[in-house]
Amino acid sequence: SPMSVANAKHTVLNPVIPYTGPIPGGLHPGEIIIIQGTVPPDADRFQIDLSSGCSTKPRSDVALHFSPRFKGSPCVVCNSLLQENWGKEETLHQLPYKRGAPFETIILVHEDVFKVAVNGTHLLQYKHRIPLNRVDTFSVSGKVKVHAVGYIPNS
Ligand code: 9QG
Repeated sequence: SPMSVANAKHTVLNPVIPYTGPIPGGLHPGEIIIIQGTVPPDADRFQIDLSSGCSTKPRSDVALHFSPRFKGSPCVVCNSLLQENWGKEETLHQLPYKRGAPFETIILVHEDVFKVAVNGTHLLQYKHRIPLNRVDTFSVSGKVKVHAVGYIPNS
């Protein structure tokens, strides 16, 4: 069924980038995060991170690092950061984002994976490397403008 920021229980509007904030109530299967934004014309990359806390020193674990890259061969790199170490990258050599264009990204939380859709089409899934119950922080950074972030609860 169609989901939009209008369905969101919590919405963050026009956050200053880089943005880090709490995920209201944490993350549970069935929940959805919607990110609406625009890619600047000069973008090289940006990233959406779902993390365990917001510490910068030491750096918090990142359960999902989702990084669209526009330079060289376009791709989306996903990874996790554990105890300040990046794991094995999962790279999709496909990029549904366009420089200068608006987008809507939806992260669907499942028990075993995150599923990411862009502009209404499924893009990738990423198997959890960090338990969902540790994920409580949302960040966006890099070359991107964000108009709205919406959190849609599961019930
Ligand atoms: O480059 O790749 C993901 O595997 C690294 C990047 C790093 C991540 C990582 O330098 O950059 O994308 O949070 C970070 O440190 C980001 C911005 C092998």
